[in-house]
Order: sequence, then structure tokens, then C-alpha cells
Amino acid sequence: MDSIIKKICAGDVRSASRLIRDIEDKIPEARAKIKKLYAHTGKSFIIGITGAPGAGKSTLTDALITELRKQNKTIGVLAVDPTSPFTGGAILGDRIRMQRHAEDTGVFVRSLATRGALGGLSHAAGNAIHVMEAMGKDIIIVETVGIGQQEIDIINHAHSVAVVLVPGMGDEIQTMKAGLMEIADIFVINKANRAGAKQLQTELTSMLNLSPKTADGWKPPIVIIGDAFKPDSFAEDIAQLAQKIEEHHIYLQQSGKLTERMHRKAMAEIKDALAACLLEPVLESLTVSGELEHFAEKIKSRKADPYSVAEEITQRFFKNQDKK
Ligand SMILES: Nc1nc2c(ncn2[C@@H]2O[C@H](COP(=O)(O)OP(=O)(O)O)[C@@H](O)[C@H]2O)c(=O)[nH]1
Ligand SMILES: [Mg+2]
Repeated sequence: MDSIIKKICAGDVRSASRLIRDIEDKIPEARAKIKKLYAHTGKSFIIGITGAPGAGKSTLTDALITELRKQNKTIGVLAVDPTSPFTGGAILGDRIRMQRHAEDTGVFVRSLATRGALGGLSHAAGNAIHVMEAMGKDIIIVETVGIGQQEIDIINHAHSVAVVLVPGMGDEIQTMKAGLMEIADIFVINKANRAGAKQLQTELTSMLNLSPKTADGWKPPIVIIGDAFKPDSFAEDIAQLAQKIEEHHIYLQQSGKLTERMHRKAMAEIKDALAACLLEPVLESLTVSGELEHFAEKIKSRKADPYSVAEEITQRFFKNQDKK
């Protein structure tokens, strides 16, 4: 076995960190390493935590780590924040906040931000998760921002998803409704000491009562979490959350739905890999050569239509593939 693969599988932090950095930087060799690592993945339970910026996801994650460590579980955390420049912002805050776990060899925390082109964040996240799985982490927590398509793509790499809401969001919940209902296994009403928490709970409960998912055997519970600055009651609330996550894990295992989730995850992985193998190299070469701009101009002035352009590009790409 490749020595770096061996080291990662033995839990070596430096090797794992380096590979995650290479994945983020799209270093071509990283792909070969993931291929070798892959056989050593697939045993961790992966939890997605998502919600608006500032909802308190990182604070929750940090407290969850403490709780899960009491149960002797080893933890990987991946914070994915495309809105944050990699030099600072929320991600730097996360690093500082989670530093109290820095001495704990059972905890491995990394963050991902997009560098350069927007595409491929889900791909990078999926692979970073693979690295943590190969390290042998029992539980991997993936923190993502908001509920856009990109986040849903990332969250498909998780087995269980907690959606964090805070009181005072008003109509936002209505607009997020469709996406939320599809994706959430557990709802968290965070900062519930704030005004409007009861109303949010009522709205959410009535939405859940209308949702077809309730007939599916698992009704997403609503976990109420109060002030993070009141350590004792906060720890109790977090224990509740950990309990619900555990219950969902057991539910997935006993109902056979874990297999469905693993299928969903495999689908996400193949789509990401296809995008990386087919679409991204094409877009990149067209961007570098300036042709993409040129095609856009032709389309804009109606000298060409997008399908003819795409067909021409596809033909050219496959011809090149044949020659290789
Ligand atoms: N007042 C109050 N502030 C909180 C609470 N939980 C988190 N925060 C603060 O809210 C801000 C955003 O929290 P963070 O965990 O980084 O949110 P994220 O963007 O969802 O990861 C930080 O300044 C936290 O200290 C809470 O329960 N009460
Ligand atoms: Mg955060």
C-alpha cells in the first residue's frame, strides 16, 4: 500500500490534512490517492448540519463534539463555507472555536472553502469526507451554509441531516419550505431563548403534519436548543440533539433505509466524479483558450444557438478522447 494511504488509514493527521488540501487545490494526484483510499471508506456515520449563516451551526457542532467524545466516538468535522474567503471569515472563527478539541486525537477538524472556480465544491467535500472515513472516524459532521442547490448537493454526502433554524426568520421558512422538507431528518430550533421560538415551533409542527414524510416511519423531531452561553442547560439540550441523531441512525439501520441513503450518496459521488472527469476539463480548456467567451458572444448575437455550440464542443472533446 502507498505509504500516504497507509498513514491516513492509521489516522495520521498530517497526511490526511495534506490530501484534503490537495483535493481543495485540485491537484491531479489527489484523485489517484482517493481511488486507492476508497476501499477503506464507507464505515462512518455522516451527519450533515445545515442552516443560514450565523444560525449557530459551528457552535452546535463544537458542543456536539464534546458530547460525542463522552461516548468515546471518534469524530471528523468538515466545515464547508463557500461564502467565506479561505483566509478568514467564519472558517477562521470555526478553527479558533474548535481549537479546544485540538489536543484531542479523537477529533479531526478541517474546513473547505472554494478556491477559484465555483464548481466542484460538492466533489471536494465528498472526497474530504472519504479521507476522514479512511482515518477511521466513527462520526463525521459536515457543516454547510444555507439551503441552496450547492448545499443540497453537499448534504447528499451525509446519511442524516439536521436543519438549524433560528427564531425571527419570518417568511424565510415559507420560501425554504420545499427544500427543507425534503432534506431534513431532524430540525433544530436554535437560540430558542429568543422571541418567536414558540411561533417557529408551531409553524414547523404544522408543516411537518402536512408532510408526506411523516407517513414514512420517521417523523423529523424538533430539537429545541437554548442559549449557548448558559453552559449547563446548553449541554443538556445538546445531549438531546445527540440522542435524536442516534435514534435516527438506529432507525435508518433497522428500517433498511441506511442502504437507501448509501445509494443516494453513491449517486452524488458518481455525479460529482462525472462532472470532474467530463464537464470541468472541457469548461476549463474553453475558458483558458478564451473560446467560452467567444461562444457566449455568438450566442448573444444569435449567430449560434447554445445546443449547436454544445454539440460542436462535445464532438471535438470525444474525438480528442478517442485519440488518447
Ligand atoms: N446569543 C447567542 N449567540 C449565539 C448562540 N449560539 C451561537 N451564537 C453566536 O452566533 C454567532 C454565529 O454562530 P456560529 O456558530 O458561528 O454560526 P454558524 O455560522 O451557523 O456556524 C457567533 O457569534 C456565536 O457566538 C446562542 O445560543 N445565543
Ligand atoms: Mg459555521
